[in-house]
Amino acid sequence: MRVLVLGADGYLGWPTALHLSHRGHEVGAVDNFVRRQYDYELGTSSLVPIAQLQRRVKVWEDISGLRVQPFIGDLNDAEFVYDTVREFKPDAIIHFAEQRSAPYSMIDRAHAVYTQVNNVVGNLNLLFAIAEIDPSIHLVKLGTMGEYGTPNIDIEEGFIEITHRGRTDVLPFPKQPGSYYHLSKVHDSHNIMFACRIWGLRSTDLNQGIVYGQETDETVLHPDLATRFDYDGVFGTVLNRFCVQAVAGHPLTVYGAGGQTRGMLNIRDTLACVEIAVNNPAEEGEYRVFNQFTESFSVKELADKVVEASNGPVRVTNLDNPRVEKEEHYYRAAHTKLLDLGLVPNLLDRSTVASILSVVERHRDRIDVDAIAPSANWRSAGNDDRLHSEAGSVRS
Ligand code: NAD
Ligand code: USQ
Repeated sequence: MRVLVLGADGYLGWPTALHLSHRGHEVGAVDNFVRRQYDYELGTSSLVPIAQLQRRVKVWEDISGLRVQPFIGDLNDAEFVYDTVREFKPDAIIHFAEQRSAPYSMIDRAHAVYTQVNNVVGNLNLLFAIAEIDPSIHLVKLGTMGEYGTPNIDIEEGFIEITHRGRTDVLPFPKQPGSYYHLSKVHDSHNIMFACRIWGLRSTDLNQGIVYGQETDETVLHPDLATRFDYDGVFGTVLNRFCVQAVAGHPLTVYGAGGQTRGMLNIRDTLACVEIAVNNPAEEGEYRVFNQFTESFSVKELADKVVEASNGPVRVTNLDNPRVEKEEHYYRAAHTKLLDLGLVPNLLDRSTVASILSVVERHRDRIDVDAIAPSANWRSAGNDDRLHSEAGSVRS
């Protein structure tokens, strides 16, 4: 199949591009490198050094004899999107290319507006390009489990059967997202569902949980094939952050009570799930939702796992929660559709945590302890003066 990976320079996009290339697909790799720009803006960098996309592509070709075709450009540039889809002629498009940090979207007005414009407009440009150029292209879109929030009922996979005043229908599951970033994914989901309904597009919305890990079968083949590893207070995700904190001798930063429970998955399972979605396309006009995670854990449980897997003593601290979120709540979410299609999960055991800790150990000299503290606070609307100073690179 011809598969266009959008966001192919990112944490998940790059290993996915390699994996699909390895599996015999013709892969195109789209990115505008804005993730690297956020690092310049925030003064942070990936724990594991990452090569430039052109170098990555060359090393992969040298090692495997397989060519990944790069396309450098911004999804907010409609002409670029149309030209790329016309030139590459994909059977499937995997869309990872969005601003994905909840804290980044909550810094202030400029960052919230940037996140929603970047994500919603990029996705809309893509929907129009698919509809006008080739409506048979299967759009595999990365959404998030955070679209649902944490309701006091079981979470279904995208839709729920509701009986109301004697009448019954199957309707989109209610959305209660917890940040302007998570909200952007809700807007995307509505736009995609609408496009499937009016133009007959086919799409799979992958409501993914929090990903952990850094190594995949392909990225370990050469240091210049490595993917990024974020641990800072804005882009780092919880388990990867805790592993860096443990190695750095920093107390594990549990926000609030730590009962926040989330669906999680190994980065290797991200690749497997996306491949399953590509190999089993949605029908014409079908908008389907898969909940893409393998297990749920509370933040407290994750901290305990890192403490257990660490060699030396590790302290855990409960910080004042910078976010507005429930800290103790019911959580049970369905996630059977990918399993039914053949997913065999890599579950989170002590050896998985130990393997992440060993990646961190290898790069411990690159840890910047000052980058660990959370910097965005949900309760503050921010200060737009920043627009003209530190956040000068944000377009809005
Ligand atoms: P990432 O930031 O590492 O990668 C995203 C890539 O997209 C970056 O390389 C960035 O430069 C590119 N990009 C962003 N906007 C673009 C635009 N307008 N045009 C072209 N390229 C653009 O993020 P990631 O962790 O790899 O996440 C990928 C996707 O998966 C995101 O959509 C994210 O919301 C989703 N997701 C991630 C996680 C996770 O734990 N990392 C969990 C659930 C869902
Ligand atoms: N948390 C801590 N301590 C930390 C970091 C986080 O207690 O040091 C807590 C947060 O308060 C939150 C939970 O851990 O309750 C998860 O936070 P996170 O930063 O790991 O994940 P989140 O902000 O939800 O975002 C990440 C990705 C995003 C993706 C989402 C999937 O950055 O792109 O969409 O996970 S989900 O959570 O299912 O929505």
